[in-house]
Amino acid sequence: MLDTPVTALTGAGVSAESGVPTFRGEEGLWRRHRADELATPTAFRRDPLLVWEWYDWRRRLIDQCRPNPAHHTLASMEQALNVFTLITQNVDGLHQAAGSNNVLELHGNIWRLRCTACNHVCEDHRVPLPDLPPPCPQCGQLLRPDVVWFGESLPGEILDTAWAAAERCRTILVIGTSATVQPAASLPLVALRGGATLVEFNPAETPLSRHAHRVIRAPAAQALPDWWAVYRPS
Ligand code: BJW
Ligand code: ZN
Repeated sequence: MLDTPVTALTGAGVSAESGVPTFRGEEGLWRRHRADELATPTAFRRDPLLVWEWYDWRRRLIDQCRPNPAHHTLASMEQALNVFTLITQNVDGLHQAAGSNNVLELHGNIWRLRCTACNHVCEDHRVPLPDLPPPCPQCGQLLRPDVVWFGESLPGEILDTAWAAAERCRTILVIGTSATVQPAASLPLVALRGGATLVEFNPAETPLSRHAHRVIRAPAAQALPDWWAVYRPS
């Protein structure tokens, strides 16, 4: 196990037990908020204040959340394994807060802001933000959350690195994602094509479940530390 390449792909479910809402399902954000009004470039052009109010609300909520044992287990894996890649669709920064040093953030980070005019990128942890929509400190134009909305490309280099990690791994752990959003949802299938073993951690069935070698139908904060206690190299 020590030298066996392991890749983990996480989604909103890994942060659910920290108190961060997921997107889909009974309690999901998309039940009460429309994705096409909040998470597309068109929505932002139409009403930047509305979109920013929603992101500011989420930032305040995430600010209250702490990493859970699943995040901590993934940080331990990075320390213990020689070839380990953590890929996340989450924008909450909780993997880094748990101690993971190398996190491939496919959908960006809610604590980073990017200028729509000059592309200046800055980190800003203030909650709430003092001005909505926030102005760029370099040019005064409109900042946006540095996240990936529907219809936008994922950061190319990060996606390439994630793809390569999926291709070369022997084990892929898929944790807390509905596996419905592309291209992230294809990564486990890439790993399978390369001959990897797929282990899914999710209390609910997903389109990936039928392809998984093992499905652990339990909340990640319990199930992942239990799995690692058995598989960690001694
Ligand atoms: C637990 C748990 C516990 C609960 N323990 N588990 C090919 C085919 C069809 C469509 C497309 C395609 N290629 C591209 C598209 C379009 C689109 C797409 O995929 N649409 C589908 C919905 C059909 N993709 C895109 O637009 C992407 N861009 C792109 O591909 O560019 C090129 C292109 C564009 C257009 C056409 C063709 C090519 C960009 C996608 C960006 C996604 N952005 C969001 C918002 C990010 C910013 C923000 O946070 O505000 O990313 S949407 C949202 O979904 C967020 C998430 O990262 C992402 C995935 O959700 P995730 O993480 O899986 O969460 P949930 O809620 O869905 O699931 C939670 C799971 O946890 C559930 O299964 C629970 O059971 C489980 N769970 N508690 C463990 N305790
Ligand atoms: Zn600017």
